[in-house]
Amino acid sequence: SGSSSVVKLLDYGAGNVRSLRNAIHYLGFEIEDVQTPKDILDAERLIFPGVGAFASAMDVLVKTGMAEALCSYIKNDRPFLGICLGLQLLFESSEENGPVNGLGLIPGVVGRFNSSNGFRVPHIGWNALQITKDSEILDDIGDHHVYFVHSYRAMPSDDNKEWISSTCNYGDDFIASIRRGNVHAVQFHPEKSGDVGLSVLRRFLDPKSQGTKNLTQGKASKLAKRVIACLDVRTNDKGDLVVTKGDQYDVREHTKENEVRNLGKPVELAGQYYKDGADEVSFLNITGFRDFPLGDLPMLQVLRRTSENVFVPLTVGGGIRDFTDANGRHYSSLEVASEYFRSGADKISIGSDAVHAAEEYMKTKVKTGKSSLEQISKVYGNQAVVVSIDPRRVYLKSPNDVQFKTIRVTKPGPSGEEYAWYQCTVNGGREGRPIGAYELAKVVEELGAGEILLNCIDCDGQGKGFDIDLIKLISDAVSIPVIASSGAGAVEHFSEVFMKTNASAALAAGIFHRKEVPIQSVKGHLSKEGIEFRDCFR
Ligand code: 1PR
Repeated sequence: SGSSSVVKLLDYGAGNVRSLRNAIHYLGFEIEDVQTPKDILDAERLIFPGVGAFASAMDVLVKTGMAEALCSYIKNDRPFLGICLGLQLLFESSEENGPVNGLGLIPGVVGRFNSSNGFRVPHIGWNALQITKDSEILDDIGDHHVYFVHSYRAMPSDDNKEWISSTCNYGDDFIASIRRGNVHAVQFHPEKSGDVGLSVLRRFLDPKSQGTKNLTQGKASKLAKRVIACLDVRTNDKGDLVVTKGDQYDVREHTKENEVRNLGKPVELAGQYYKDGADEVSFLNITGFRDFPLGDLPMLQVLRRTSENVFVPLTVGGGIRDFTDANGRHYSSLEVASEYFRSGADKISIGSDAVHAAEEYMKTKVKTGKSSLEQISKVYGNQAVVVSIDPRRVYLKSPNDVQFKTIRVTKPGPSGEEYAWYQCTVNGGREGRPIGAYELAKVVEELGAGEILLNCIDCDGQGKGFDIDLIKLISDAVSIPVIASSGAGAVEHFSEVFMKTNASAALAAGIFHRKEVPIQSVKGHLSKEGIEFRDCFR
């Protein structure tokens, strides 16, 4: 080492730090991995991305002697950047499965967000900061939004105030970053915060190359409503992986050839949407229910290549479940998810398997801990696990016609029905199950889902707007974030869903793929309507 273009990375192997590695490479720096405590002491510049749970991270650090090395490195004011859990571990202790002792360098206890006052936990998404002292690495931020994803946070107090360089408001004012001398740590994810996030890393990696400071003060911001671009991906009949898009989940052209609709190449489109200002990109491997995704190497390749250039969160879904291949080799859903995370996913999304797990749980009332949902959220945290719901509207004459939650619909059904329930489906909408979207949402929240991706088969690809009745029902029923999906056809549909429901994000596919409505127009419209959004074009 010794060269200033090399940064040491402390990765104790508890999760995905691929996007951070990609961001560092993208900025032209080399990474050397810390192997021993001595590597920490010898580092010229050290980045510590905390991943996983507080207790297990501390455990590893103490056992390997890294904890002691970290403390002495930081006490000697050596260049340090902690990210997310890498900030929290600097404090005295955390309530996460605890109390658990931390490194004890900064006074204070890390506690859980309180979801009772309408703030959804995990805190997922884009917020602006209130910068309280000159921290140099934050000099480009001004009033730009940065990306957070966490359920625990450190709070400012008289004892730690000289460390704090910015706070963020999410129900309470919590510590968004600290700085003392050469020691920095941020609760948000610079590697997932678009250009402004990359600038935080650049300023840390190369303090000499500083541009001018953005003097705009961060205003008291609300969590921005996210706009998500979704790519439904599958192999076409020629064997190429293509972005496709269905009409009510039917992705075949209604021509003589009956081919799979082809709207472009996944890596290129994802890159384009990132440039266009998408706050997040989702890939759904829509035939994952029948084709085993680890056999589906192209999908992993798509993730790897996309994450090299796309610095906002990436979600991938499809085929996350236990699987036994033709040779009798068994793969757990956790292995499948781990492979997705290693390839660059920040979140995985579970569809069919979550429905089966929820049905089972409703029958037995026992949490086995064995479902893919429970296992993956236990290892990677619930903020990394999305449940995708694919419901179909079933109209009813009377609200008592089924044992599931029913609603009075805004628009009556074809025979004047005034009620409906939303039946969950599996296998890409092919099979209806005896469970409603409402029941499923509540159960998966209990089993460890951190977010819900709420589709609606009736609205998918129709361009007539989101199913407001459904989205209101579900976003009022759970305290985790809900992503509204299916039916966006115009910019007004986005403001409608944000004004009429408690959705945290809105996802669209067809209008973006067909270039009918660019992402920037959606953002422009949200701005006009006074809805908080992430503006990355200033
Ligand atoms: O069941 O865990 O293997 O996951 C399969 C995943 O693939 C699920 O998330 C399921 O939603 C998705 N999926 C399966 N079949 C289809 C299909 O279209 N034939 N796509 C499918 C779901 C729905 C949306 C779509 C929005 C917005 N796509 O994600 O992007 O409806 O579209 P729009 O803006 O054009 O209206 P598993």
